Amino acid sequence: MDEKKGFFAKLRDGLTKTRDSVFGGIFSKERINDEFYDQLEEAMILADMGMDTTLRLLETLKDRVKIEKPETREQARETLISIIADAVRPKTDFAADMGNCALLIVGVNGVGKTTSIGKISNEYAKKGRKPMIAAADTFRAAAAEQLGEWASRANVPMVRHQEGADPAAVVFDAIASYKAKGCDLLICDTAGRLHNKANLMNELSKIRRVIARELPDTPCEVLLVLDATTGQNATAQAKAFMEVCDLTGVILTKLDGTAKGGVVVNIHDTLHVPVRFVGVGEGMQDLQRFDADEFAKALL
Ligand SMILES: Nc1nc2c(ncn2[C@@H]2O[C@H](COP(=O)(O)OP(=O)(O)OP(=O)(O)O)[C@@H](O)[C@H]2O)c(=O)[nH]1
Ligand SMILES: [Mg+2]
Repeated sequence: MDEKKGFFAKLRDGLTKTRDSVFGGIFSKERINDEFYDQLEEAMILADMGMDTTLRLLETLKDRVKIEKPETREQARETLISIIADAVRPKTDFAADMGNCALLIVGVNGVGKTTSIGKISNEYAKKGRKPMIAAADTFRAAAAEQLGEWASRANVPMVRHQEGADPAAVVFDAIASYKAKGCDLLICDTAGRLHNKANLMNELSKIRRVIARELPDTPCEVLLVLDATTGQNATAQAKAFMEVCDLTGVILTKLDGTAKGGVVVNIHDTLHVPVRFVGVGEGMQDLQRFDADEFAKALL
């Protein structure tokens, strides 16, 4: 099986719950009427696309149905797939794909930051890039050990300090090592606490300053990791983080365990930050670059 096909199959599998239990049976061979739109509206809200987003997309669908005149609900599915794909398509390139780049990975406890870093390092290392990991979650006891395991599995160097050390100092040292080793992708883990907003803001902006000073010509992507199983709550978390730092993108994990896969659409529509990766399992290969067309197809 070629890799591309394998990826789509995994994404499809991951979205099975959303597709079957929420959208199952809606796209039949029956004709399109108000009942169809009502069912669709209910399903889209159940999938956590959010009320406003759902209504907006349905208006677009109704307009296109008038023009394109699909006969069956099954045919209208194709139209909705293209509408959703357009809604979630990133409008900018991902800096890590364009050359040297720093990634700052943020998010609340347990959403999958460390796991995602392991998977991203592995993917980019396989592509011939040279990642360097900074274990800047110095707050949780086992954080650096956990990250170290992923780093050694991906065969990527990592810089760590003692528990309780200054996270910005870890990043500073990691950048020195990054330069010395000729690396081209700096990936920084961060602690997952949000209970003290001022603290978090200080910590993240200090890290940002270190990166800006030490790597002035390197773009920095700030990626927020969100757990898809929390649905609409993920959108709320994203709003809170946007107040604390300039997010440039989202990693949506645990799409495999949820019927709320539609939250991707809600995040794009309300926050205007692109989803860059989706997590569809716990394994090394289970993080995918987000592809709008494949996502929309797998969702419906
Ligand atoms: N099913 C599934 N599980 C995932 C995915 N991503 C992460 N996990 C699991 O989620 C749990 C938490 O992941 P971590 O990477 O430790 O999360 P974290 O954000 O670093 O957590 P803290 O460091 O405590 O803030 C682990 O058990 C992971 O295996 C995913 O895409 N799918
Ligand atoms: Mg972690």
